[in-house]
Amino acid sequence: MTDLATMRDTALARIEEAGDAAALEALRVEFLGKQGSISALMKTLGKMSPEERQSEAPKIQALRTDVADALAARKDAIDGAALEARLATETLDLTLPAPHAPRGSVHPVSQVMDELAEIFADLGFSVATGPEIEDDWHNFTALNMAETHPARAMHDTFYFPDVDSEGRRMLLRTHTSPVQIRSMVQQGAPIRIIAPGRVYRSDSDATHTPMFHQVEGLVIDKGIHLGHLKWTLETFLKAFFERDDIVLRLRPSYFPFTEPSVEVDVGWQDVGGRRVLGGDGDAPGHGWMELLGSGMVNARVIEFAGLDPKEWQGFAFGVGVDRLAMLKYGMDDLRAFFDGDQRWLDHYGFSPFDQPTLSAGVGAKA
Ligand code: 2NM
Repeated sequence: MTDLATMRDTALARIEEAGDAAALEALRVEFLGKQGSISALMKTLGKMSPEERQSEAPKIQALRTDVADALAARKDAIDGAALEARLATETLDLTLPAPHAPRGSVHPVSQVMDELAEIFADLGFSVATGPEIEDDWHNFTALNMAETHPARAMHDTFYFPDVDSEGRRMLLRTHTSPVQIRSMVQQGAPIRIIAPGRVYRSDSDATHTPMFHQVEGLVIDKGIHLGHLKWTLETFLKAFFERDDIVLRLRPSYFPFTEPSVEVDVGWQDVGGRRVLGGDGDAPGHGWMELLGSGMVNARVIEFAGLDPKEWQGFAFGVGVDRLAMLKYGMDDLRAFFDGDQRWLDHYGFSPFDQPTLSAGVGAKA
């Protein structure tokens, strides 16, 4: 009697004092395990007389139940305390400012190239690319600039010191026109492409960098004329500058690869001391700025590219991407484009999540 009551009190007291799950498990084994003290008591029932068993069994069972319940209750308490302790160390203060994480931005040159691709895709043009290391034939000869052509001197070309395995003189392309030549040779006609990319000229001052970005466009089809050229450039510039009042002025010019050649000026107006594109061009307070070169592709170029110029005609144009970016986003120093200054990039860069679309506007700002 007293023995069972003492066992019970001692067991419950020790369970209550168990400090962690391991200590509690040791107690469970000590009392209820195969060799446990309460298990041993249960075994004594078998040797008792039926009368004795009838009076002792409920007491032993009750002891076993009380100890089992106490073990379970204590286990809940220990697990709960452990969880509370973990939660206390893992609190997250959501009112703290976000930690500084380095974030990239889309360079204005990339942004403008994306805008150009979007605008011209809408007009049925695809984007063509080609090598920046070119050979003489694709960069000059096929563009009607023979070895002795004076226009070759106008492009201050970076030549490589060695010739390639076929004895060709290699160079850094001075324009993206060789991409157009390669496209015509490979795809034939009709063709509608823009070729954006890096070009190189040995030229360096406040307004010229030895590497800059150009986009050239080419349309070859049947019955193409200057009217198609003017409409295409007008449509492109209105979409790019997001203004309906863009006006163009075409002036006769000369490029070896186009005949006739036209220089394209765009009208601007004075708005509070700043020149803003759009307006009349000829009115007082308005003016013209030279923006791009273009023309009808020279029949000799079409022939060089392997097409019959009697069957196929087309127009081409070229414009500086850096220049377009400066005009649209109000940057005044070309050299800052290539300095990699983080503050400049933070200020002029675009969010990679803002994709140019014609419906939302091609120049979505960061
Ligand atoms: C310009 C101006 C005028 C031009 C010509 C060609 C080609 F390959 F089709 F002959 N591509 N780009 C071109 C024409 C480029 O840049 C100011």
